[in-house]
Amino acid sequence: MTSTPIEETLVLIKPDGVERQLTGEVLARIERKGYELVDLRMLTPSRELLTRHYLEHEGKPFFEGLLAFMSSGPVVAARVRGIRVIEGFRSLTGPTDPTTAPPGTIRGDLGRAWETPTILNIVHGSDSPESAARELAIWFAA
Ligand code: IDP
Repeated sequence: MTSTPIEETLVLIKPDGVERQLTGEVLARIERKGYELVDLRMLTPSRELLTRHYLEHEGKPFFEGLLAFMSSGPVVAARVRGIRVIEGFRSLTGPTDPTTAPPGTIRGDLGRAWETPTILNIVHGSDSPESAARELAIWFAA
């Protein structure tokens, strides 16, 4: 018999979400879905932290803008636990571009069209068990 797949994922409410006072809204959606908030912190991340977090995007044309945006103000980081929460939170979030993200998703309901080169889309969620473990260690280092 396989064990119940309880997972943990990293959720970030990005600077645009915090500035637009959507922190409560996003956390409420997570809780209403039945996921558990296990740890929370608010910080303005350093470039060094963000470079480790966005390792896979280093060298891409939007990388510098992404770092500048993500370090521009406070971010809320949450450790979220639940059954298949990694995939489940990505479903709650919707795809990267808020313009085409379906209604009902965080990005589809709350994300606005943006003018900057960086896509502003309110939240981040880990995309795999490996990413979740790596990212949680970065944002919730003891
Ligand atoms: P995801 O957040 O939907 O998983 P990723 O591809 O992991 O998307 O990209 C990380 C973040 O980088 C996105 O959420 C978005 O803010 C930004 N981003 C991704 N692709 C682009 C792009 O082509 N132009 C500008 N910003 C981008």
